[in-house]
Amino acid sequence: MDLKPVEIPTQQLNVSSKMVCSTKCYNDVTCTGFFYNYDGRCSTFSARFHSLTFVNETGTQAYEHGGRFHQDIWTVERRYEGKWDCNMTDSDCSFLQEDIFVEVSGVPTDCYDVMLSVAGTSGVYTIVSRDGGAPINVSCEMSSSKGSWLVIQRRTNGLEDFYKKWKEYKDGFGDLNNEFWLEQDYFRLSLGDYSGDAGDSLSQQNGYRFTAKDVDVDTSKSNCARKYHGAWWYENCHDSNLNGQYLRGTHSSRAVGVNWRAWRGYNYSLKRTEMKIRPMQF
Ligand SMILES: [Ca+2]
Repeated sequence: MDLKPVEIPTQQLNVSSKMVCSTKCYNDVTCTGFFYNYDGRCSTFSARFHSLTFVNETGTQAYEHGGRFHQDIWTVERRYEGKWDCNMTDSDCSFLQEDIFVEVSGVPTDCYDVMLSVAGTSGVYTIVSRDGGAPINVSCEMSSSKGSWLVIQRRTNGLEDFYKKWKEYKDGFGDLNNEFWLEQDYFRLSLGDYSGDAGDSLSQQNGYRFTAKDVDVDTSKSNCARKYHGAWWYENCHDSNLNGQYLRGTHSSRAVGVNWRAWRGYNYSLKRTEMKIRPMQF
């Protein structure tokens, strides 16, 4: 059965081949997938195919990629075909993630790619960043139904010193199999809505830049990183301090530990933390 996305394409063109269609998608920063028809019709989409609904059509195939060329070669291409959650009397078919037929070539560019190639196994993997930079190792955590997480911070036992300089945070440090901070470019915090049961201790820091002991961009007269022995998106100063001192539980000194105010307050240093991100589509 062949299927076509019901979403309105961002662009429709006639092209000579699937590769030309995929290149059109690559060259459009908003494009995350394309649909190629063997008569030469090429449609590009800004939605990912795992969030689209498909309808029947003959002679077409859907491809998804995140704009991923590395050193002029394709790194990842996923092809969708075969099984769909589709009642033949309905025109609408739902896409089923477990029914993806996957073609992966080369190296993955994020934990989502890793999940598609080695389904269900958490661990350390090599990925190539979307901007085509050097390969880096990352820690990916797969969950059964909700896709995959890229872990950006982990505290477990206090072996790693987190009282580090700004550039060390930018470059990343630690042991990916244990405690670490992942290199990152987004040093201004940008958050969506909170949900969960530990209380929201991050939204107060939303929109603020990253202060470390040697770079003070917080709104306090002092340097919050020095004052609270950490490095964070401090305001004046914090509701949370997950890069603070690893103090293993209750401490008398105020707000200098691995603190999450809404849950255990300023005098309890969490024993285990993980910060992780994943694409919004999941
Ligand atoms: Ca300051």
